[in-house]
Amino acid sequence: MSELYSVRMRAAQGGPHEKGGHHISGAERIVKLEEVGAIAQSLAERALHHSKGTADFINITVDLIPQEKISYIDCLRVEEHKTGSIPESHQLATELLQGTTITETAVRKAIGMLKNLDRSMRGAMLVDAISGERLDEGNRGVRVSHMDSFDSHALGDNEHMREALVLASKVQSAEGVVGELCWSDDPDYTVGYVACNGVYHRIPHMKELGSNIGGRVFFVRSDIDSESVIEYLESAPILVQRR
Ligand code: WAQ
Ligand code: MG
Ligand code: MG
Ligand code: MG
Repeated sequence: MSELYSVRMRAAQGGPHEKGGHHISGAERIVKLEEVGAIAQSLAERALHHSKGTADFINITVDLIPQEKISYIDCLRVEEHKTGSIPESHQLATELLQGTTITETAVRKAIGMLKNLDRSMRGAMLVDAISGERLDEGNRGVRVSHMDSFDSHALGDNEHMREALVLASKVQSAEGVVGELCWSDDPDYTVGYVACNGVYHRIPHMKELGSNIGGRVFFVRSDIDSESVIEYLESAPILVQRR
């Protein structure tokens, strides 16, 4: 088998993220050596033609992933929902997530935190599933990385959904993570999702069209060591397989 490489792009406007630049786009793939050049080029193009604006800082990182470090996981099952308004969508998201492991309070706090962001974060908030308290430190959030799907095309033509399904499948596979809430920061994309109990629930109207505020919340069990969750999410190489 040929070696696989992780190719990751992050782009910002107003300088690099670490110097206060504002996040435009980030994406990544896991590909064979002979695909690295083409993928790096397409990720750079994407950063330069984004609905959030043109990037003036683009970082592309490539590194080898030893074959034996890769884990293979199943893709979440997709369920489509229909709603008529943002409040209805947020209510549905709350009902789908709440239960014995995630409280209604935690979901309501999480929705409030996403709504009140004044700029998008590069990563996700880690939130206690019972109390709704934020567990990660600083404002960067937890950036899930080193994942792709085995057969990307099998997951469909909608790039937002394909990438979100891969990310959400990795996130739910983490020991201690019990749910996720997400909507995009891309102004032209208002479909979001919640993930829990092995299901990816697609929900329309999660935010106003034109808004460039979006984000992610990962709900974690109170008894889990959040450092080990973060380590897994950031660096364990994962390939998602179609069920
Ligand atoms: N790790 C953690 N958080 C991330 C990551 C990541 N790799 N990528 C994005 N985020 C956070 C960050 O706060 C972004 O501002 C926010 O999520 C939204 O990211 O089935 O496209 O890439 O059609 O804009 C949902 C698809 C699309 C629903 C979500 O998110 C469907 C989307 P975006
Ligand atoms: Mg994205
Ligand atoms: Mg889990
Ligand atoms: Mg985005």
